[in-house]
Amino acid sequence: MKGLILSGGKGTRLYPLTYTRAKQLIPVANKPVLVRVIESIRDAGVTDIGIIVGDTAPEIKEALAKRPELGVNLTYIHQPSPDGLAHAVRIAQDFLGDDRFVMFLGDNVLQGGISDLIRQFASSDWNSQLVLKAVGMERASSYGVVELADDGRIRRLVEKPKIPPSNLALVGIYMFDAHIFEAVNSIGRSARGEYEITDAIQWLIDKGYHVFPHIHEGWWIDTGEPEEMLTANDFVLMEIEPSISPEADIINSQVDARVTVERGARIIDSVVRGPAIIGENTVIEQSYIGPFTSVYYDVVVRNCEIEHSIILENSRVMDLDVRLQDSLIGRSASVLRDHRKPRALKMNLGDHSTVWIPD
Ligand code: TTP
Repeated sequence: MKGLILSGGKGTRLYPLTYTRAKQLIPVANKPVLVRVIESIRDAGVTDIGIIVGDTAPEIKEALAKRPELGVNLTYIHQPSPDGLAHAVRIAQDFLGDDRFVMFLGDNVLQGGISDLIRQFASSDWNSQLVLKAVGMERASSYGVVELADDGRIRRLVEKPKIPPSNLALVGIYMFDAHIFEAVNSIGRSARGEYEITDAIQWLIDKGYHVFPHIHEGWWIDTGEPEEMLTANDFVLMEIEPSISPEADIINSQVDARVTVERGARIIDSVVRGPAIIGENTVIEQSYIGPFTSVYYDVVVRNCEIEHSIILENSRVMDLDVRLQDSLIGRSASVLRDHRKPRALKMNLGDHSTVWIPD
């Protein structure tokens, strides 16, 4: 088996965070989503992994080059423009050859890994297997949805149907054998101008190939939007084994048992309630950090209360008189208090930013 991770794309729904950064590198519980994806493929025993990259290739390569401990062989495959998931498979043909493979969207986070799934597919003679998740019927219209046949196979796939034929949505994990190349080389562009993987899979079904479902019971998050990043962060924080680095300083503070504190972090005169994670060399001073908060590395938080938020690296959050919550703060951002008159909001916001002012 080989692995194929899709890390191209534009990430427009996560603007402004992804204007300048690959969305797959945004951390959930202080680890980039892409690294979590690689770990789950590796933990299933697949170490030969192709990564589809687009404009953000240099940043992705640099981030992964710093993680030799992942212990995988990575092959980068450049996609000149994000022409769709089936296009990504097509350009990966030389890398994948005749091997069966698992394709994983680089911005998806899934509970419990994919080892069972890979074992089942690797030992079957199925041509493809798709991971599905039962969602509420009202949400099914926002996903690719499948219709199952009486023998348990997948009969039909519909992209964002007005009237969904079932509540089984496509999660971003697919398994294929080499017949998928016949499909991706046969289909044309869809109405939105992309080569759709759903069209390629429907092509397989129509030609009589065997496509089976795997219904995922745990949680699954597509981190395409800010609220979903926070939800993924909640779930992962609940699952990680908390630990306090011996190289962290905790001075005159209460840090509860569900908190991870990374190397070089300093927590001074503060309260941290977990699940939460405080990143490398971050300073938390005279502050309260509440549950479901991830503070990445080299951040300074002083004289503030923060809860249920993600703060990215090199940012400063200081002297706020209201609690910061449900927030996603980008890199090197500053959220500060200004004592000078006039008393007014002063902002220097990037495009597509949102600020909520309390009543
Ligand atoms: P999407 O979330 O469908 O697309 P996107 O990343 O362009 O995001 P947005 O809709 O916010 O603009 O992509 C799912 C994953 O697949 C994501 O990790 C990017 C990747 N991808 C590719 O690698 N190549 C492609 O051609 C497309 C469409 C997506």
